[in-house]
Amino acid sequence: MYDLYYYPGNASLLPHMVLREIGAPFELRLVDRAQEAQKSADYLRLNPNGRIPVLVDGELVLFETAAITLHLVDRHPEAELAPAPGTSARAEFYKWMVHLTNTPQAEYRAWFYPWQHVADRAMAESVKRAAGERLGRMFKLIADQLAEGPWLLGERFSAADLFLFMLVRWGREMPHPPRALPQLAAHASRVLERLAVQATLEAEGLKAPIF
Ligand SMILES: N[C@@H](CCC(=O)N[C@@H](CS)C(=O)NCC(=O)O)C(=O)O
Repeated sequence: MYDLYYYPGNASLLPHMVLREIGAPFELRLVDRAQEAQKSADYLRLNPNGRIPVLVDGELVLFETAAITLHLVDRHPEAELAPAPGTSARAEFYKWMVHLTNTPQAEYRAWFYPWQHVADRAMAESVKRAAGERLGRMFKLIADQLAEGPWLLGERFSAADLFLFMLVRWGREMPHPPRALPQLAAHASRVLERLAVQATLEAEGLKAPIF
């Protein structure tokens, strides 16, 4: 039994989708951001960074969305959410997981929390605009590599596709949303057809427009 500390639509969405794809038993533990619960003493004991998500797997307490996802796909190889270890396809999977977490996901911090990136709060709008432009360029490069797809690994669906879906969703209110790129809109629509994804969105109370 896993415990996933989450907040609707946050980075916890990825491990939540992964858990439902796997079909493993888990409990959702709401971290109430409205109350800044991610900075509470109890939560900081789980994740000293005060960020969502955290996965608890027995004695193991894990933060970082990508690490949680990699752990889950390894624990449940039967779910086939990643190619077999040691193969070229697995290396491509790592490439996308790492790229998505340290490039667009990290950039989103500047978009969603621009005031944390400047000493002078008056500059926050400018930081946000620049982050939006950088994200636009990042998504364009991903869209080009996705080409016909249908998935990031070509014919093979993987947890990296769920990651991309979450990141495309986060940009839905940007002036140039990722869905404006046809490859990304088609990819997100394909991910949205998955029953585990639909169940996740429903459980988190996320309504249209989804991306
Ligand atoms: N690299 C971290 C980032 C997590 C992160 O930024 N989570 C956001 C929600 S999507 C959060 O906790 N924001 C609240 C805060 O920073 O106080 C991960 O992937 O787990």
